[in-house]
Amino acid sequence: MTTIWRNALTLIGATTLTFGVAHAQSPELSDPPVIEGETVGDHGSHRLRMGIGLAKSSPQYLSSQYFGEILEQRTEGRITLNVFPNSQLGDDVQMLEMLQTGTLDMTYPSSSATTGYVQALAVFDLPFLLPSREAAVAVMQSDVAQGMLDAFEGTGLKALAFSENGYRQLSNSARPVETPEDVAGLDVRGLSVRTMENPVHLAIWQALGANPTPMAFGELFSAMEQGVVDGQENPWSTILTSNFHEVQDYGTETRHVYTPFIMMLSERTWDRMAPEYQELVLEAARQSAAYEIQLSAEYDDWSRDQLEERGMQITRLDDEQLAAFQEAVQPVYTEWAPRIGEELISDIQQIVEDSSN
Ligand code: TK8
Repeated sequence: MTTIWRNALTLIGATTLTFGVAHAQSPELSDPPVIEGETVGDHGSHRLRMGIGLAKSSPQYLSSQYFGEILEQRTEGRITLNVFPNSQLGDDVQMLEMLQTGTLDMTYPSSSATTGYVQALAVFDLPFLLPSREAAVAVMQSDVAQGMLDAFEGTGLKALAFSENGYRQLSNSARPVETPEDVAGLDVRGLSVRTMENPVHLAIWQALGANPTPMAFGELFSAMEQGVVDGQENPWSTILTSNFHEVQDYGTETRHVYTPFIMMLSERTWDRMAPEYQELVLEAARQSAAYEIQLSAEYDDWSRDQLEERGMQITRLDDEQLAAFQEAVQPVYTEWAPRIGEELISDIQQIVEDSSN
């Protein structure tokens, strides 16, 4: 295992103590694939800076480090990558703007933060569209999805590859949630739920009777800590690695949306690179994205179980309870399917169906 991995895993392998109980900080994770391929000739040097939203223990950070390892090894150090985690350099929307102005080379937003540039990506925000990780990966690897990455051309953003943010789960600090009525509150007020700054997510939580509040990811922990919002929704691994369980008592396994990440490079940086480097960057992005999906899968259920071990009360929905959530969000399709495109949605649904055959 390379030095950087020993250091990274040693760092995240450190246990955390909760009331004296030691908890592992990460599951047994697969090593990254061995870096193979020819050394790319000398076409100058690039010191790349990348900002991400998640923590150093997240699949997003670990796979970004692997991406940097590939570039460094395959160019004998002529291309290096420095990854800044924890929304240090800004949130998804701000960092995308920094790529457009050239003040930052790379970032790794949720697709939901990019629908202002490529509206078709809103298809991924439709609730309960992707029934399994296999189906989601088939969609992300399809020509339809590649067309969405290509559609960023001219925005100042070079979209390199899709990977997995994952299935979103509800957490909150007010009460256990088993039904949409628990979200809306019958004799109590509806939950105030932070959403990404994305109109489809806003519509989902309005349909469920919540009071949705769009907010940057970097502001979320303190907003929950101060009671500005009751809850939020993110994959279990994000809830764990961002320590949301410290301010959230209840979780509900809704799996209401599967969100991709998109690895992004500034077009200004891309245009300064020789074609040989561009080819390597694309290849390395795809390799690290595949590894990120593997890590995310290894983190998913393990994170949920860790959250329970650390005191979060997690509700698993039975088929009937899940059906109630799916029924409650149908108005989102009525409103958004025509705006996103019925044909695109049926193309995606066909890929989903083919992936299960
Ligand atoms: C991290 C975000 C985050 C997303 C959100 O940069 O904002 O809730 O799910 O993972 O992209």
